[in-house]
Amino acid sequence: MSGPTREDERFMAAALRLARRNLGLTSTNPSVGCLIVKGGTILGGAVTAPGGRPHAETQALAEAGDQARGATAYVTLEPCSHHGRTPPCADALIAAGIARVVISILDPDERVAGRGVVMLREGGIDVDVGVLRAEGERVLEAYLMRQRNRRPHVTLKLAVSSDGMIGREGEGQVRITGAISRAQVQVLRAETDAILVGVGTASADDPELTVRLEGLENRSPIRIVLDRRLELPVGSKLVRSAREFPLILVAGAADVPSPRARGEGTRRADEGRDRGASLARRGAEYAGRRAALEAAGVEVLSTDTIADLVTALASRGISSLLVEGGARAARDFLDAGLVDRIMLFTGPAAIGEYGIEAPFERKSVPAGFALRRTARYGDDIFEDYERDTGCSQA
Ligand code: AOF
Ligand code: ZN
Repeated sequence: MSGPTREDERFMAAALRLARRNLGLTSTNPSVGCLIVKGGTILGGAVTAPGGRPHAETQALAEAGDQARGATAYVTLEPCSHHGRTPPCADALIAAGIARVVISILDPDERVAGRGVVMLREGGIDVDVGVLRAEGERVLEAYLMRQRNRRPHVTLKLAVSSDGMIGREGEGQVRITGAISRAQVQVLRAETDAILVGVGTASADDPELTVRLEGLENRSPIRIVLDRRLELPVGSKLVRSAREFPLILVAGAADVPSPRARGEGTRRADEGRDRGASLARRGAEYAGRRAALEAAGVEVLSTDTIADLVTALASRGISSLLVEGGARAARDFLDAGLVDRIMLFTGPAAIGEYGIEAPFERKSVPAGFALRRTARYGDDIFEDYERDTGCSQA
């Protein structure tokens, strides 16, 4: 075998396009694409099923049937070697008589980590690894981030007016961008595992944070609200839809008032008593709000730092997180150094008086981010920034 060819790249590109289809649908599993090809003809093609199983390879092999004997399989991620809820895909490829497997990315999952390739080779299959690696890394970026760094890949989305504002005081949702930009955000939501806003935005805007594109409604991500003191109204759209679309409120562990709190540490006894009584009342109110939220199907998660939060999200299998506002949540993630990508939409109109200032705008994108792409969506300017790792600069 003479190694990867142009044709290999062409089929891998097609497999990667297939993989993109189920992004956001397969968590905690990655969305993998697989094509079975013989003599330049595609005999089978599949992507990891919603929910993560079956894996791509077994479906593609089933489609190809007996024809798979002697064929080449293009897989965007190393085929698995472990007995999970399904038998190893490496075994399935061997049993089907596949002659050659072309892989884009090795699987960092410790149950696989190169063993898939070893199994294939021991089964007499030619294996090429690293075809379209850069594109593969991109399609699998969220999964790879969780596996390698134990946290989700974080995208910060920001819609800013021409005068650098994200909204107007006391006014709820203000239209900043046009229809095309808003549709792009819907697609973004559909491809992501979880979406996060601060309680200020959640209370002011009363958003639903679901996907409203026809045919993609079932792709709504898990919704997360940073809500240290559990102030999100039980009557909000977010809470009312919690049974249909999961909702997690992130309470601050250190902010939980205890119903049995005492006014210790105060100088005078009566002062201590008053403070104790008020703390106890706040504690009881908090406990009541929490009980009401939980009764509505909301999950309360207590963590004190953004770093702890992202670790907790990764451990429950969330690989991609979209931070949608407001300014405070954006700053918290930036300050924690936990933003990998910034998608900045700039609208043509000004907000003017009572504007809520954006954490940054086009002219002041935080240091450490490089512009990868720009586009015009109607009258809006879209800019796509990525954390500058330095390695992609020629
Ligand atoms: C593949 N093909 O399409 C995908 C793979 O929980 P399980 O048993 O489904 O295993 C999950 C692991 O399988 C996941 O962490 C990753 O290593 C691999 N995903 N492998 O051969 C696929 N989605
Ligand atoms: Zn598998």
